[in-house]
Amino acid sequence: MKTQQPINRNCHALRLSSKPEKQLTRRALLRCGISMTAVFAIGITGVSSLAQTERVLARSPQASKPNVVFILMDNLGYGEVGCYGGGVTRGAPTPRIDKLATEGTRLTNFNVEAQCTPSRSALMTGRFAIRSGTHSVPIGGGLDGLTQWEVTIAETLSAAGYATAAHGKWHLGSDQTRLPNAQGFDEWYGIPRTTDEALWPADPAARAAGVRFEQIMEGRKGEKSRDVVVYDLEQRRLIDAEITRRTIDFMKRSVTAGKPFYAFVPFTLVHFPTLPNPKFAGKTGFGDFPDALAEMDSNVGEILDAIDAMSIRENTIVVFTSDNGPEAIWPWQGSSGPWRGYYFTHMEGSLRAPFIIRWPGRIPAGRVSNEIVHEVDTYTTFAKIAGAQIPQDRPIDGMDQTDFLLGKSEKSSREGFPVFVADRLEGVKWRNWKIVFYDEQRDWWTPPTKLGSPKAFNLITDPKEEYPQTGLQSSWIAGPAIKVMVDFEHSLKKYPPIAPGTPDPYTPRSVVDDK
Ligand SMILES: [Ca+2]
Repeated sequence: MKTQQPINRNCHALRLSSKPEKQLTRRALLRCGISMTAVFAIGITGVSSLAQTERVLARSPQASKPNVVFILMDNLGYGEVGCYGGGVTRGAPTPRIDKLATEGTRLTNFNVEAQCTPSRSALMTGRFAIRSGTHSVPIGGGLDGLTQWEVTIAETLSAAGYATAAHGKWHLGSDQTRLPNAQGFDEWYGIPRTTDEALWPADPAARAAGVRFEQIMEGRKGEKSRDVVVYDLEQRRLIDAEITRRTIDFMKRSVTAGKPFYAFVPFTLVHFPTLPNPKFAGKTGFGDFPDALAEMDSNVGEILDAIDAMSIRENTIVVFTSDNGPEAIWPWQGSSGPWRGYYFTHMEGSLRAPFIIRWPGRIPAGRVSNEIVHEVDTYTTFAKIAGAQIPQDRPIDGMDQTDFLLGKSEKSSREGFPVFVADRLEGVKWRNWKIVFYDEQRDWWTPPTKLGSPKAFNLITDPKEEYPQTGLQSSWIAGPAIKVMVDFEHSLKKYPPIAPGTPDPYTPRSVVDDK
């Protein structure tokens, strides 16, 4: 047994002491990852206050790597959370998430891919999913998900010394060789695919047909994942509470082990069937969906409370976001707030997700920004913050947003991005404009129709994308927007995309000469 105090616990002792000078032994500081240079900077002779000490501890380049808790809701529309105009208007206040927003920075133009699988692929790899064979939700079986060749954020941060875990929905490969514990995570628990399959066990015809129902699974790196229980409607109600419990347990174990951690928390709410935990059923009086929103807020609050209880708040980055736009299916349809459209479309309601990020003392509190950020940027930014190596042998679409998020720059590193829905390039976003090559149908079920000529929308003056700019005065937008598209298509030509269903081992063809 090691007798040494765990690092984080020791830092906690430092913070709580009423006489910090006496507690600042060299050994204690070294356990906190602080060099003696930093000790002199602190002013150990008693000049500095405890507050100053904490600031230096937090800002020292030698300070330990920050933990990352990445909370990803499933199909949570832009307009559901209180601080995004939802909350009570959707039948359920969200005080914990709203408070998190006041403690951190809130983005109003954070963009995601249009479906579950491509969105998660983009988060994991920092690459637009069109590159990775994951541009669409896999339907009907077959080899799905990411090839082993892709380098996930879990692999990237593991190489930088992080403990990593995924608790929740994966949807990036249901084969043993493609589950989270085979893609860089030290451990995982959850469902390999998606929550609508929880409806199947209730269908006698599915049982009679011998359908293999989706399992809740768990696994550790280097081992095969095992089935825990069939994911049915009962388990659907229970799983997010278990995700919360296991996430907190993982964080505690990581803190005890003195390792920085990356906790990926892809909750299953509010994907249909949107059914709350029994503890929340009937809580709001407005039905299952608002009850599920109340559960979501409570689960997030439990994780935040655990962070505080472990005294790791200052050194833990918390993200709250969603993988894509709202559900379109009654009675579980969601709200896209001021935007129009549901997921699986190129509309702003599909692309813009809530995004809150807290890192006390580092990321400005209470800041709200409408700068364009894309979810691929989170890969690059967290790799940078963790001091991890980003692969150099492939295009990484994520841009480093560290300076923007830390408040050193008012501007995002990104001005735009290509908008793919499945394998269709349906549009381009650039600054406050969007150019689209397809017309979206108000009926969510009908595929979009290709336009003879693109339409441009000013997203500031026309948030619901109802009035295309037909005047020649705005035609200049085509220049910069088309450049975003041309640059990306050039990259796809140079680095041909991986086809969906590509088996392992995948080896990229040699780079196509772009001369
Ligand atoms: Ca989703």
